[in-house]
Amino acid sequence: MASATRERLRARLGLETLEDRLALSGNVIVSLSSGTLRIVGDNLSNGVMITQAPGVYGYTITGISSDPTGTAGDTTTVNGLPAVTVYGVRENFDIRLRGGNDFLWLNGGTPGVGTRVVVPDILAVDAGDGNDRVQLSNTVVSSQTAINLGNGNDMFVARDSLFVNNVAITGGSGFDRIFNLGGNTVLKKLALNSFEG
Ligand SMILES: [Ca+2]
Ligand SMILES: [Ca+2]
Repeated sequence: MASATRERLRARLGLETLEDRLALSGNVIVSLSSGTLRIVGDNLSNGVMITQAPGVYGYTITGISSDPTGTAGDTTTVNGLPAVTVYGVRENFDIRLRGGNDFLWLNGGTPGVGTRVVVPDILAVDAGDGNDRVQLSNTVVSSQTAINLGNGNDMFVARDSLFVNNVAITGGSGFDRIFNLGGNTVLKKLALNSFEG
């Protein structure tokens, strides 16, 4: 699809922005299974931020607005709470956000100031249906990265992040975009799949 056509299509779909603001933000279920951190969303628009916590393999999962600009009214809950900290995550991150316009942010802040988020093994994200945004800031993925953005007009954003192994990003149907905001390193292969809509 030509980009001008895409812009017209997006203009016609402008109502979605209003729906984003009105959408409830739901709840995600966080659990630890054999050292793997599992996060499972619902079919509402979930906002989830992961930060490195003090302690051994500790991570804090905070419910945030699903709208990256913060203008959506509700924030998502995590196991019914504002935030949950999990310790002993020695393996993978396995994150499934299901339907809704979801926002996942692995947030290590600014290098040298914030605390870098280190994924101990594989990072696997299935953003599902809806217009999702997956963002990595100052994050290290120690093994493979597999991001499946699912259907919808999705966005993958990375800044100051290190990918030690292969990275595969799959767009699915819809208008998908990748933003490289600088400071990113992929040590092995980067594969982009299904970005033609
Ligand atoms: Ca969701
Ligand atoms: Ca999607």
